[in-house]
Amino acid sequence: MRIHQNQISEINKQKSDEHHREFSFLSNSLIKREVDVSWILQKLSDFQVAIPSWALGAGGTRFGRFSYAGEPASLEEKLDDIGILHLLTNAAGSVSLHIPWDIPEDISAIKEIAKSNKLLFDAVNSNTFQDQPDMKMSYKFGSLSNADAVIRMKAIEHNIEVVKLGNALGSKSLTVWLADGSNFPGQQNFQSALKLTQESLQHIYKAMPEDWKLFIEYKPYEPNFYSTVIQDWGTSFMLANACGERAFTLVDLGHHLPNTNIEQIVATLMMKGKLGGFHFNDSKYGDDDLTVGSIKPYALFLIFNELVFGMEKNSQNPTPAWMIDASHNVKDPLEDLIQSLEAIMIAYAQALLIDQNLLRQAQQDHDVVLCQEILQNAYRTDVRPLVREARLLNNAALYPVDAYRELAVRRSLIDERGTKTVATGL
Ligand SMILES: [Mn+2]
Repeated sequence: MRIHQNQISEINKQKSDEHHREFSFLSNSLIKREVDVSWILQKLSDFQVAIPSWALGAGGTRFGRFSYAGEPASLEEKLDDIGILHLLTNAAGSVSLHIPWDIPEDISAIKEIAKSNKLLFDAVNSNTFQDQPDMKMSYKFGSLSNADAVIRMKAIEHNIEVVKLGNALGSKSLTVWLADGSNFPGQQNFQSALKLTQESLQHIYKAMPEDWKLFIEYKPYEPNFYSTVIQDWGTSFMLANACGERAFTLVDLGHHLPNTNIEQIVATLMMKGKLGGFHFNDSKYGDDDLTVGSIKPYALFLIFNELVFGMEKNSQNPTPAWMIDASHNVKDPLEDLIQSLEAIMIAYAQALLIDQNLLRQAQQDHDVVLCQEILQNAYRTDVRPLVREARLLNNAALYPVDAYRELAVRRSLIDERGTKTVATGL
């Protein structure tokens, strides 16, 4: 199943008058506010978010999984699905592979398929949070932190294998998320678990090619419910520092306790040049993996305000590797991803509207009311015509969900793949 740019252009024509009216109204009012509209359009056009290879199928919970018809059954099909997303949105220009769920068998064939879909390979993800069928030992009591040196070495070697595979594909970074921790007080010695994790990460770091980055993800709880070895950004930051200058913290929006001030974490990490990766999702209670922006769009905007500030002012921080890390339990995974990409672009566009100099002056003057006015004026601007215009300039769909439905993409995928396919993943 492939869609073509001319099909999208045809669909765009139906609503182009309406769009041009809305865009010119918005851009005229923004120009009056001295906003550089073409600068924002360029920023939106350039912003690319990686799609993880596990996100193209239906997700599950520990209670069960309901599959979605027409799911991709192979890595090749997953790349084709991301290609469709990218063509519709111009925002999904890379893939983040999960090993061992998606081990490429024929590297050059996979590279060719990615290229034909205009996709790059972003960070590769290792997996030591579940046992694989052929394993002779178990990660049940930890991987990089395991008290057993043989199991630790197995986990280290797995990560090094993932780096080798990624390197062959053109990836330049490894994301490590550990489920290591404990379920009950007294089960684990906190200090030795942390010390062993640090040594294991240093081992992996040293084995990476010199142009690679290591992203260390943190999470306060789940699957372990008493303690997690890398529980928060401070622990991740400390471990990244212990590894070296190409090791960074990775922030996943869902990996925080309720009401955590994530925007402040982002600001601190960027000031220290240590925000390496960023995973988008949304949540109400915990790591709910819901569609980006579906629950707390204002929080997402405030986070983007700090990201925009950091990307403009913190040259010590590399551009973070962006990825959607969500699970699609009830929606069509592709439609859910389109909605997530839209929410990301909207929050980014709103944050780009903030006059940082004016905000700085209001902060200096202790004008608290004006500070809030500046933020909320940006947040309450309907930026959707800007986001659409950026897509139109790149020959993508004005209204991607509508185009996806009009092109009957899911119907074609079901015809091609059947109703019973199950994508690899959780
Ligand atoms: Mn994540």
